[in-house]
Amino acid sequence: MSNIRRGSGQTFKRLSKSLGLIEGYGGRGKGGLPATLSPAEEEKAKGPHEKYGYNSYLSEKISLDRSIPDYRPTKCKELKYAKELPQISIIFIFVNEALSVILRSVHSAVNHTPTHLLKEIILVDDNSDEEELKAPLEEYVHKRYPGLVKVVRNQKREGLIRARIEGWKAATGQVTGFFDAHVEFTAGWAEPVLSRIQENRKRVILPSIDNIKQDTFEVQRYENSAHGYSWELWCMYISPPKDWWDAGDPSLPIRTPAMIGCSFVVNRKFFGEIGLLDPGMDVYGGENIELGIKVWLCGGSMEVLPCSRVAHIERKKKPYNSNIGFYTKRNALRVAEVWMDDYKSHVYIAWNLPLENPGIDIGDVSERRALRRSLKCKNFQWYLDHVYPEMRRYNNTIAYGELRNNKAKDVCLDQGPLENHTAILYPCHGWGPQVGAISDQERSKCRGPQGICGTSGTFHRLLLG
Ligand SMILES: [Mn+2]
Repeated sequence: MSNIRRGSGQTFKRLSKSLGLIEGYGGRGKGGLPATLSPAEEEKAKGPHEKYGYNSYLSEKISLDRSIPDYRPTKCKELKYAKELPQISIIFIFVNEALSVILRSVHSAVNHTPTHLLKEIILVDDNSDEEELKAPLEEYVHKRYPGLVKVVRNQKREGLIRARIEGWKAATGQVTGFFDAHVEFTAGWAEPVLSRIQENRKRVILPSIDNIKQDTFEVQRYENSAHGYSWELWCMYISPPKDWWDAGDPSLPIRTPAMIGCSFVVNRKFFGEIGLLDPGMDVYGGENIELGIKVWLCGGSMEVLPCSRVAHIERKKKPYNSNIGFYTKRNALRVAEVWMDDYKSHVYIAWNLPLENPGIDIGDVSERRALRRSLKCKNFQWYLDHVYPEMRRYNNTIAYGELRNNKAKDVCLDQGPLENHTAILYPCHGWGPQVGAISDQERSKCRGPQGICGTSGTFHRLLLG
């Protein structure tokens, strides 16, 4: 526990109790252990669990101050940091999130960030519907942490990208940290991050992510990873680069091509200089890849710090919009058009779109292209060569798409048995193994002849050339 703003304990306990919530270290889920409900409680938990994508009823039974395990590599605990470090503004964005989960994020941030380094906490409400997120939330944080918490309300739903930008505008700290409002911090998370940014203001730092299970709130350690992505620009964890493994020190920063996006820290002014996130992106997705590409091409860097750890709930579903796949596709095309030069075709192919006139309005990208010019950024080839060499490249593609039999029009070329990669004929179904990439919706129901989905790993065999 690095520091606790305890104040008058009893008063605060009454305050949280008035919202049906619990403070203090004990109780269910303490130490990040799985928490359970009685059979009667479980009945009540079902509805909210579906609504939020995590067990919010159980969350109310877990203390806002519970501790979580310290999963830092051993060496991290011996490292010393300068006393004078830049102050951070911690920005949480949310839309229709459970109150207890938001407040645990806030408590955890306060409990585990040294007082002298925490400039403020900013809560950005992206126009939530829930009453409990209005006056009750605001009254609680102002009474519980007087002068520390700012609440920003979007008057209409902007999506997480512009919501983060609104949080940035309200921030005054030298450094800004952006987090989903369903996280818990580990002791000592802040010092290594702020130290790396103090050394070089052009570093974007990602605390390592651990997992909070959405059904039991058990905290589970995730392996040290970098964050990569497919050509659809879906983000995924990838193995750290070879030189990191070769160095044999798990406390060292891990170079990363992009970020998942639920947790990143950046010098406030530098973030402005490189054009924040792309405000022309809607709802969700793509902004995390854009920032990674942009910061590397325009003179900065991005890294994961194993010594700084934040646990995050992977929700069963996301609340933003029922059609996240569409927005992710649109946003991905913006990234392709602004940053990827000749490689932009890879994104179109991955989404199975025609290279010309794909029929998707991606909005105006002229300002983003002007930004790239004014920052004198490198080209995408450099990024692939130096930052993301693992990314598969498809050169000399002649054509792509579905290959249909002229004589028997209802069968298509498909992925055959995996062992020897034989192509087969199979009834046309339009899913991944036949046409390449697949939509989000299709992914959930996707079953090719082998019972698997097509990914960039399988579709290349269908490319001609
Ligand atoms: Mn999240």
